[in-house]
Amino acid sequence: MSRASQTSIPCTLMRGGTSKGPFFLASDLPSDGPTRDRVLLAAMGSPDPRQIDGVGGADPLTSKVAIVSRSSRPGIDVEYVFAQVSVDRPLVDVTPTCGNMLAAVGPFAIERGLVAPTDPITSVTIYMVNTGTVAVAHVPTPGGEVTYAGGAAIAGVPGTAAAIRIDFRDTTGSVCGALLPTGNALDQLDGIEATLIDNGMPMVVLRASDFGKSGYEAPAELNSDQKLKARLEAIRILAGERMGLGDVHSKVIPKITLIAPPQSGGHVMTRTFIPHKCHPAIGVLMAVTVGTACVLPGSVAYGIVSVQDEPVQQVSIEHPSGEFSVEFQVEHTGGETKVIRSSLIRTARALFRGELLVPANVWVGKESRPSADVPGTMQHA
Ligand code: NQM
Repeated sequence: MSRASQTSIPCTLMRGGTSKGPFFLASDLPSDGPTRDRVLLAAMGSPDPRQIDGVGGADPLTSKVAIVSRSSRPGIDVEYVFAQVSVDRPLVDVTPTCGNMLAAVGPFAIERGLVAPTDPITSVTIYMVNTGTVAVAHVPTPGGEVTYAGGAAIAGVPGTAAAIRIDFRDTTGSVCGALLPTGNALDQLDGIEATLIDNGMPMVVLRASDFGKSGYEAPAELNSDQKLKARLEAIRILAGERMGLGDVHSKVIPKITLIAPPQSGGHVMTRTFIPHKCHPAIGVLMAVTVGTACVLPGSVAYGIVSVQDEPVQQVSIEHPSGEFSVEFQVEHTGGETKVIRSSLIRTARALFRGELLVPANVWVGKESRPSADVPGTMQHA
């Protein structure tokens, strides 16, 4: 194929937590949303269940893209747009953010020269464009260079790597505008009790036992249970309406978590659907949001979870491949629960640096580099 038949785009393939995908500078991508989405679909090889004609990994967790740029907002270093590229549908959803891909934003921003490193840690303040919220990632940079080597293990990733601490400041109501979008800690959806909550990720928290499940089933078993999945989807559609998200048939939010009593010394066991497939672990902002439900008086977690009522609380969330700890600073005032901060540890690694090629008939490339970010809504290519 001649060089002119493809457009090359500078790219770093990165693992962020338990997710993986290409990282781009916003200035290297098209500035209009529909063209950008066509480029991302072509880059990942979607729609196709195997994503054979692109770099997507044929799974929602490896069909993710991060777009990063320098920020001009006061106190913010960089802006991060997350794009969930559907594997088998021509859809790019920029409604939610992703806390796993977020873990790699700091290292990428430092290595691409957007943030000057300091020794031994560089704190990168990141504006998450999808949700309009802020996170601070503390990236190990001994001697002023990003290091990926270290002793931190996270469930779902083999081996160990350098710990990146992430502090979330203001994730409450990230998409829905309120921690409890219906105003209730407990709602009824089609006869089932649910907590509809958004502390970084809109979630429907349900009891596994209300669906005849233990909550300890393997993801593959839950994924093959078509009756359960149809029931959960019906509840999710109802929940989406109640949470002010409108018709969520073709949206990836809200996500769903089935909870059960812990099995290994944690506070709660989870099986999380993103939203149609059971996650092999649990997403970052899903863990933050489910953990918040666990410290919320009157939620569906009541009677399943017992967390000490302290100003700073550690919640250990068990999932199919291990556990995820989130530290919360919480204030209960006048019957309202306010989460001041949540913190957790992730790891990340740069896997490949180079140029990603897309057919020139999808995009001919850039003539000039706009500085604007690419906001977006769900696009049908
Ligand atoms: O909740 C999965 C993941 C995620 C999202 C998904 C995430 C989060 O595990 O912040 O990280 O929703 O597809 O990467």
